Amino acid sequence: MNKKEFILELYKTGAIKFGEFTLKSGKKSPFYIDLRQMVSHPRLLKGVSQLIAGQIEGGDFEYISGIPYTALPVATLVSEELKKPLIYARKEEKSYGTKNPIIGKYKKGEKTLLIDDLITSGESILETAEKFEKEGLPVKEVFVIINRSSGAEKKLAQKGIRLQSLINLDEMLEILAEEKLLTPQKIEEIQAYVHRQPQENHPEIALNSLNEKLKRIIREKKSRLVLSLDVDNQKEFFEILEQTAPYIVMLKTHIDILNDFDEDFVPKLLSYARKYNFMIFEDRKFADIGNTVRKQYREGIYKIEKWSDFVTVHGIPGEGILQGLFEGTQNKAGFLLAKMSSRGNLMNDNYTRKIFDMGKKFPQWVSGYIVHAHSAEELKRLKNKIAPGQLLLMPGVKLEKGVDSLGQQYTGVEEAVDGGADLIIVGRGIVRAQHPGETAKIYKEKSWKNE
Ligand code: 5BU
Repeated sequence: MNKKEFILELYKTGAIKFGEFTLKSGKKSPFYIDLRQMVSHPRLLKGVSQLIAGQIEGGDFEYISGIPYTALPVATLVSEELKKPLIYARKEEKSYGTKNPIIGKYKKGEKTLLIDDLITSGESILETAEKFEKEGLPVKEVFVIINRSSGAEKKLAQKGIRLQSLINLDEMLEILAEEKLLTPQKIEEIQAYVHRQPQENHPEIALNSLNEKLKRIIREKKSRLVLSLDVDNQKEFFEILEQTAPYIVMLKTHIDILNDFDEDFVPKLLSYARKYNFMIFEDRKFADIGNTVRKQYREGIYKIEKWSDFVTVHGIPGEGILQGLFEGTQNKAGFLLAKMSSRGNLMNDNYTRKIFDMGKKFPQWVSGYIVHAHSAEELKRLKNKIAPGQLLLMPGVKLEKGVDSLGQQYTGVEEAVDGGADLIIVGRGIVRAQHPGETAKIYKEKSWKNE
């Protein structure tokens, strides 16, 4: 059984329902998930246990435990799959002194992996983890079947617990939508509902101060335009910059394209940035291990870290790349590449979602995401998934839709802005125009529609 089959079978048993439900708290919810009845479906129980056993990363635990009642039978099967003993905490409060709150044979000091069916706020998991800790059994790993919260991960991380999940709410909705079991309207309703739950799904995140600065410049200049000045010589670079600078909020460079980079370039660039009030973004697309990117960022001919406020970062090497780049820096941040604009790129929805999850965990270093979408609707759907405050930057933008000869795909400015792009990245649409200054002004005005 794969994840998709699991979700579809679960749906058939009635464990996932859509409609209007009143929760224990009295709040109304457009969906309801109840995995308790899974015990009556041996195929499902076995299937999910095998999926969990196959997906658990890192075996740094001695015992498996499930939180009663729903997750206990699942954990039992996982324990058998992984050949690790099961222990569990009593659900009821112990009524008299001699009863041990943890059932099963164990040695103090050994780690336990906790399994639960669903995570919403993370509170009940933390409570159970505490029971284990009190008995001298550290809990460092939690695995849930469905993660319907994005805030719980951070809450657990603060207690030194890593959360892994089989599937999150967005993935589940996508699977059901693919099978036409959910309409796009219903998905939007659910996502809107989930994003309205403030502390639960989007905990307060401490953003890098650069986000505030950039947003202030956007308001001041009434522009969402980032110019991508991809030319190979300084003369042309500064000629175009001179004309376009009043209209842009950020300049995006590919410093290694310049043939005549020299020591005068950076001071000159910085003086323009001060004079015309724009930020600087080197689109370096770092993609190596932490140790290497740190050197690439700070050393070499260009010493990017000295002059660029932002850089682009690939999440593919894992979180260490962020640490490698930004640890110990002052007022520097990155944009993670979440969905590229080039045709046939390999960033599928799953990848994009993982990038958003990574960025949410490091708001002090991740100011936003580079996301290309083909329509306003697609962009809106993606924007819904990012934490408020983090920015969405869209490349592959021109006045009109189209494709270049090397597979660059363009979406129109209006669609990008209607879809909620905080910033649009425009290169040749302006740089190759007959009058770059006037053209930048047009893009700027279109980017600030209805505001
Ligand atoms: P264009 O001339 O507007 O096509 O230039 C787009 C710029 O944005 C160019 O510098 C690219 O390297 C950059 N870019 C992009 O086009 N698409 C992407 O997905 C990413 C960056 Br990431």
